[in-house]
Amino acid sequence: MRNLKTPAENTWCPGCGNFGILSAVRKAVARLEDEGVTASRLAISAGIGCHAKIFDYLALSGFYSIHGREMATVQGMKLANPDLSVIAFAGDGDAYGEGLVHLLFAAKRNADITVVVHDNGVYGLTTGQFTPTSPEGFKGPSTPGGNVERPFNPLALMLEAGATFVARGYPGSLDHLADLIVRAVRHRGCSFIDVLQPCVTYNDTYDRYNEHAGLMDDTPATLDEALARARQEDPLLLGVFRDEDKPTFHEKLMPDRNPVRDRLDRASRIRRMTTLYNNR
Ligand SMILES: Cc1ncc(C[n+]2csc(CCOP(=O)(O)OP(=O)(O)O)c2C)c(N)n1
Ligand code: SF4
Ligand SMILES: [Mg+2]
Repeated sequence: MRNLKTPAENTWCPGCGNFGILSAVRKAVARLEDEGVTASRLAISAGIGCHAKIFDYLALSGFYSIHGREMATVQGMKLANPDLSVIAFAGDGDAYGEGLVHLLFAAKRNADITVVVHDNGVYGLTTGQFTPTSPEGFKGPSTPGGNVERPFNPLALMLEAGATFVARGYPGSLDHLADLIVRAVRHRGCSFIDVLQPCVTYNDTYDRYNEHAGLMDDTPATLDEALARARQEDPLLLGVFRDEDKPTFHEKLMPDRNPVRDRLDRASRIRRMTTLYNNR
């Protein structure tokens, strides 16, 4: 088993919750490899932000996307080669701000992707502006008088949008988070994990989560129950809120087709295009 380490220098602030997410991903990939999902069958992408540096610290294939577009990027990877398992690492500003529509539509069509959101309630890389999940009253460079907006509840949004695997994790419960990632990657369909990620520099939430987060020991039986538990604030529940089996986007769109495997050689492509052109 490879440890997935890379030579890249780690520049996260000491104590950042991203370290726990990185460890959980490494543990999860090792377990998936034991199950036959080898690293060569995994592809990743990331947005732009502190979270995205995880791309540099994991020896896995893929490419950086742009801010908020990693959900679209991994959907493209999956459609091009349905044999891959794909993971998008996203920030909360990234996924719930600029990339929100990509996220919701991935859930709507049940795209067979995994999205891991490093939800630190702040634009970390750009030094602490408020995001769609910052609490009311949050003070930062763009909200010096305190945020006056109500935050999104990402789990409720994704449950309503149709994601078939919806979970919340916390790096302080490392093995639990690794387990959620394994289950999300195994799941056929749109898997979404909102990870409560403390940002020690701009939004240090360790005390709050250590005090108020609690593990669920079951999965809600209905969507209404899942929504009710997702909205609960104390305890803030960790675990799987939804896990349902539904046909996925690529299976419905192009059953049995794998564009990478079935790719025509250049001469055949030119012949086909010439025929199309001549018969227009
Ligand atoms: C299209 C675009 N808009 C804005 C930016 C500037 N930008 C870079 S990182 C970032 C904040 C990222 O915040 P978040 O997604 O929450 O990630 P974090 O740094 O907190 O992990 C922003 C606004 C950008 N790079 N590209
Ligand atoms: S600014 Fe926050 S999110 Fe970014 S590395 Fe530092 S602690 Fe982590
Ligand atoms: Mg953020």
